[in-house]
Amino acid sequence: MVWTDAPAMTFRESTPLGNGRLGAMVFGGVTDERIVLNESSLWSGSPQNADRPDAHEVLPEIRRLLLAGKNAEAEELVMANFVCRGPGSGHGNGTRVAFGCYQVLGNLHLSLHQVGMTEASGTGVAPRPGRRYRRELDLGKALMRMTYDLNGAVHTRECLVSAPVEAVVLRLTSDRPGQIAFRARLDRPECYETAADGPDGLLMTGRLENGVDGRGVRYACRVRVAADGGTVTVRGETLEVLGADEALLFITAATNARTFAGRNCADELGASKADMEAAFVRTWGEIMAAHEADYRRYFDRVSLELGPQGFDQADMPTPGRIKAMRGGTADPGLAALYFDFGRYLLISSSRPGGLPANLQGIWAEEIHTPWNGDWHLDAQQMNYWPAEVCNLSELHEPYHRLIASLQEPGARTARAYYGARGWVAHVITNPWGYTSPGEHASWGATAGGSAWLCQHLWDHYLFTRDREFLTWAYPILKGAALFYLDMLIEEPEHGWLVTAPANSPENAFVLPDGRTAAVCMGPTYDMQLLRYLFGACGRAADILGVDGDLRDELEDKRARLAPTRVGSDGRLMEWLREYPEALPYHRHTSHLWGVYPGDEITPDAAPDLAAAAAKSLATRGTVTPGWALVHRQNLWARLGDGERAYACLHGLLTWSTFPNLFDRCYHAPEAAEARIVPDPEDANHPLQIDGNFGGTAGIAEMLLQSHNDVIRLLPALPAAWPEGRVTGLAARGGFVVDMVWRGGRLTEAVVRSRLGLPCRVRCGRATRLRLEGEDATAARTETDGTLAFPTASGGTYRLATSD
Ligand code: FUC
Repeated sequence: MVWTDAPAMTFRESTPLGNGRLGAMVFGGVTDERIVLNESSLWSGSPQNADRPDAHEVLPEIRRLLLAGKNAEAEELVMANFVCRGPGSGHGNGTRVAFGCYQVLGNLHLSLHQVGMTEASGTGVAPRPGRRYRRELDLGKALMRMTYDLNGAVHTRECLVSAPVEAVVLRLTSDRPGQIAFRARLDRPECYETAADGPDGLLMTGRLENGVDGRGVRYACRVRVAADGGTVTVRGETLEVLGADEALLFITAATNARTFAGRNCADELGASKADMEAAFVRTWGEIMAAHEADYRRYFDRVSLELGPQGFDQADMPTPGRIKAMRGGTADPGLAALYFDFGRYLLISSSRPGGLPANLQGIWAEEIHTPWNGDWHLDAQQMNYWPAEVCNLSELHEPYHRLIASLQEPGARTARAYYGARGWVAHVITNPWGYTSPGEHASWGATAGGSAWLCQHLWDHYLFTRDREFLTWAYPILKGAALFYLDMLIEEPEHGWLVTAPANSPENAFVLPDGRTAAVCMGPTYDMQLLRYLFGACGRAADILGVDGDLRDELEDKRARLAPTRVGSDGRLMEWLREYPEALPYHRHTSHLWGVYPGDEITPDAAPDLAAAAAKSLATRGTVTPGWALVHRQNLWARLGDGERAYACLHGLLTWSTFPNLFDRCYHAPEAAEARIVPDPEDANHPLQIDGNFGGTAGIAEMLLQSHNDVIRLLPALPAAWPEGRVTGLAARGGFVVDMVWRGGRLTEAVVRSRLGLPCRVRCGRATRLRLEGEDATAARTETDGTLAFPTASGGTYRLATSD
């Protein structure tokens, strides 16, 4: 339960609800309620071709300069010729350009209680709120519930966003009859008109900018009220309910956006009306039952308890728990709550057939969301890190469709800039198929985005072994691989194959002459991405029995990619040459991609590289934006260091988390990065949701890992969680794992096999696992302590430990 004892003053205290497409943030004011409304396709902008068709003509010269070590000169050329045509993302302010911006749908305002008293009786009596106020988000039901006393009556407000009926539904009740009285209106910061919609409803409509002729996406948002007792009237743009026993408000919305997913209806008025008609005939009980069933089929797959028991501060309001933890109070339950909240957010912002969760998830109160609320492709893949391990594999689908949608525009971009086959996406994308480089050489012209995206396809296959999915995904993997095959050049010193031009997102380095540059050849990041992609594409071709020649070529070129190397200072080298970083505490840890989310560097298989990665990571520090902090949490988990993973999570919870548990978007001035701990009470930081998702994945990664064909139980358990229980985490190969631990040691584990594949499982160095029951004789222990046994599809396997 996330709960608080005060109404929200700002968005960062409000309660988020969503069904994947529609979002609501409930503020919970007693006499002034505000509900921020969202619709996932409410984007300004429009499809555009931002490629420079002749860019490839300067490619040889850029590469010549890079090969000659003239990075600064190469960067100048990139800036002049190799960025996008036009304003690109508008430097993060894309509201009025074609790139566009994810925007708020609107606000539903309710003025409560005064209405009846001032107008009906004319007394003007001000409401006297009692002291008992509670607003909770029930993560088990995806329901907001608030109660408060007013003038001697107990009022209850409940809100949910239903997927089965495609509506936000708000219910107001009281323990005394005739107490429900309010006025409702709809607005948004710009581009809107509201009008009456029949005798009991309002309609808000408008049109966004498209960056071309002003004729962008249209939207419609409706509100309609069903009251028990009392009266309902609509006057102008205001809807009024007086003296009712109970009121149900229904809110529906639609847009006419044509994107790669979602509704794509041409008639937003009709769609929002049809939704309203379908919802309005249902009772609260019906709506609630269907909503709960729909939500729980996702949420109930996993459960997590972190102890020791008695250290859970669940009786304290959630904002108070955050503060108490900041002050040193132990509260393992807060991490478990954060984990549940992350799963809740994914279920509420990413549903099959819809658009994927963006940088805001789906929740935004502004017209201009930070970074346009887009999909950044050099770190914010993190939104989908929890999808597989948290057993929410279907919710990965919207992201897969985003990836598929980039093939066509990405093929145009590949030709224009690199004269290459296949497709490429650079650093930013939107629902309109943006694949061109960004508008600045220092961050925008790096081509690793599509390679990283492809990991989400292959990893989904590794978890599910869904051959039909792989058949669908293979052309996407192949197109990406073909692009990089064409893009690689040989560097003269070692004869390695490298990408050029490139950069290591979004860091820069100092050249021997003291100048700073970002543009380079073959950064470690790209090389790790390509080893992964070429390996995955080759394996996929094998599995599907296609493209033998391509598989051979990928294997050959993969072996010639520049390797991950350790520098003279014992850290992993971020670039091909040992340049000093311009920003040693930089938020991105791109060169550690091969540790996580990649899998080429593990303490078991590559201990030297793992040690160097740990040294790099330790140097980067722990003061960095929330998303970067949780990236580090996942990295430490993969390196088997539970204490340092926990330190990152602790930082996230104590100074990078808003009272409502959303992650804050905090950036120190670049040069000072990692040195200024932000003021956790600073109200100016907006939401950036990737930290929530990455932190959720990081908690799972501390408890269970399954890369490189071994399931690792409790690989990075911190001392702060000596006791616990988890059920339902998913492992690659179609396994589902439950575990119980005490005194920091595993006591029981159950592995369920969905697909009947052989299972290999390990639990640290000191703990030996054995299989119990009649299958025990088929198990064998490998030299490194890994327990291996065959499984049957649908089989359940109990593991016990012996030290
Ligand atoms: C990358 C990061 C920023 C921010 C943005 C959305 O540019 O470097 O910190 O997270 O994405």
